[in-house]
Formats: sequence, C-alpha cells, structure tokens
Amino acid sequence: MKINETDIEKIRECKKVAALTGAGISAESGVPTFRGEEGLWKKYQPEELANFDAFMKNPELVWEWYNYRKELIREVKPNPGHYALAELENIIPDFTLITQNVDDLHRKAGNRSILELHGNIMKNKCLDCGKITDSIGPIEKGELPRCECGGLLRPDVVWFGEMLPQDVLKKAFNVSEQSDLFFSIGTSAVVQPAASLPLIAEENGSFVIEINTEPTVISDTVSLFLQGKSGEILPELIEKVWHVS
Ligand code: BJW
Ligand code: ZN
Repeated sequence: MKINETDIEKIRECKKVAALTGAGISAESGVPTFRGEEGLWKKYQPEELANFDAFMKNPELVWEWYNYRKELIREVKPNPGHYALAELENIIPDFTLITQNVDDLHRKAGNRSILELHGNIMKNKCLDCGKITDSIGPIEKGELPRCECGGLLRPDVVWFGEMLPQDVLKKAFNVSEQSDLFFSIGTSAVVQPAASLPLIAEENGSFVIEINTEPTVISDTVSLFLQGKSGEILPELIEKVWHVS
C-alpha cells in the first residue's frame, strides 16, 4: 500500500469519519459483485433484474435470483475488511457506515452506526398491504412467496427507478457533507444517488480515500486512491494510522 507520512498524519487528525461501501467489500467473503463478467448471474445485467417491471413480468426469475443470493449470504461470514471498519467505529466516536449492500455483513462484523441505502435482502414487503416480514414460510417449488393477506411478497430492497429510504438518504448526505475523512470502498461508484456521496464529501473539503481493486470513475479525483483488496488494505491502513504507541 502506497501512502506517505503527510497523508498518514492528515488522516490521523480526522474526527468525523464516514465510509461508503459497495459489493466489493463483501467479495472476499464470497458474495458476488454486480458488474463485470464475474459479477453477473446467468448473464443478466443487474438493471435487468433489479427493477419493478422485471419483477412484475417474471417474479419467478427475480425470486430465483434473490433466493440464490439469500442462501449464499446466510452461509458467508464477514472478512477482515468488515472487521477493520468495525474497529474504526470503536476508534472514532463520530463514525458512520453507509452501505449499498443488503447482506448485513457489517452488522455481523460489529458495526452499529449503519445506514442501509438499498435495504436488506432478508426482509420482504407485501405488494398489497405493505407489511414487512423477515420470514417466509416453506414454499412449494414453482410457487411464489405470499403475505398472510394473500398479497405477493417482494424483497424489501431498492430497485432501479425506486426512491431510496428518504430519512436514511438524508442522514447519508449530512454525514458525507460534514465528514473530514470519507472512504469509498469496493463500489464502482456508478449507481446514483449513492455515487454522489464521495463527490459531496470532496466538495466540502473532506479527505476522500478510495479503496478498490480497479480504478473507477472517481479514482482520478479522490484525495488518495489505494488499489487493492479492501480486506488487505483496510487492516494495513488502520495499523499504520491508528495503531501507534
Ligand atoms: C473490490 C473487491 C475487493 C471487487 N476489494 N474492491 C442520475 C444519472 C443517471 C441515472 C440516474 C441518476 N439518478 C438516478 C438514476 C437511475 C439509477 C442509476 O443510478 N442508474 C445508473 C446505473 C446510471 N438510480 C436509481 O434508480 C436509484 N433510485 C433513484 O435514483 O430514485 C430517484 C428516482 C426515482 C424515480 C425516477 C427517477 C429518480 C435506485 C438505485 C437502486 C440500486 N439497486 C441495486 C440493487 C439493490 C438490491 C439488491 O442487492 O438486489 O443496488 S443495483 C446494485 O448496484 C445494488 C448495488 O448496491 C448497486 C451498486 O453496486 P456496487 O456496490 O458499486 O457494486 P459493483 O458490482 O458495481 O462494483 C463492485 C466494485 O468492487 C468494483 O469497482 C470492483 O472493482 C470492486 N471490488 N472486489 C475492493 N476485494
Ligand atoms: Zn399483505
């Protein structure tokens, strides 16, 4: 990891820290990302499955994708990148984790100050009565999950063309704007409005660190781009900056 002493000092001084995470932070736990060849499920682009019209047209297909992911997510564990962010929340009293992920791995790692922008894959919402449930009873093959009112259930996540939870989004904008240190970790930074958060942080004078295995659309403008796996870079960075005797 390439980082100079001036940047280490600057980062150490920061008091208000926010971190935005995307699918890449969970990749080392075995959760596939969305974009790029390896991320695709049965060759579908995320835009083709993660939208309401696709669900209404073919709910079986969309539920098949979610059931596959839910089963996978139930089995996986947080990785050193998640644990590093949980440690950061203990080190920095004013720390907020903003995640686009729906896999709950940050909570499992120990973070408590979490803003979930795109919902949670383990929750479901009834299309008729709006009730949220986190359990679905056993379903016969070929059947769709239904609410106790008989309505069709959908995953309680945010699809393309849908509004993000407004209270959560407002808090995410506020903490990004007020941060003096902002991390953008394992996200391609293309899906709005989450992709605006690093830019808003930067515009307001925050020191923005991006951690990603590949350069993204924001890599050229951030204060520091650290290329590599978040499960390796984050523990190393915490060691260098905050583990000082
Ligand atoms: C590693 C790694 C390792 C790998 N270590 N790194 C303005 C302009 C243009 C379009 C829009 C706009 N505003 C809104 C839109 C439309 C749309 C949008 O942004 N489209 C763009 C694609 C162009 N946005 C929306 O529709 C949003 N809603 C909205 O704006 O509402 C207002 C509105 C309403 C009505 C009309 C108009 C406006 C909603 C977006 C919802 C996104 N939902 C999904 C699915 C969630 C549920 C689920 O999980 O199933 O969210 S799509 C998918 O993408 C998921 C993710 O959270 C999201 C972001 O993906 P992410 O996390 O960045 O993953 P990847 O795969 O893209 O990247 C992984 C990265 O990790 C890569 O860079 C790797 O290199 C890296 N990596 N291993 C570190 N070990
Ligand atoms: Zn219902």
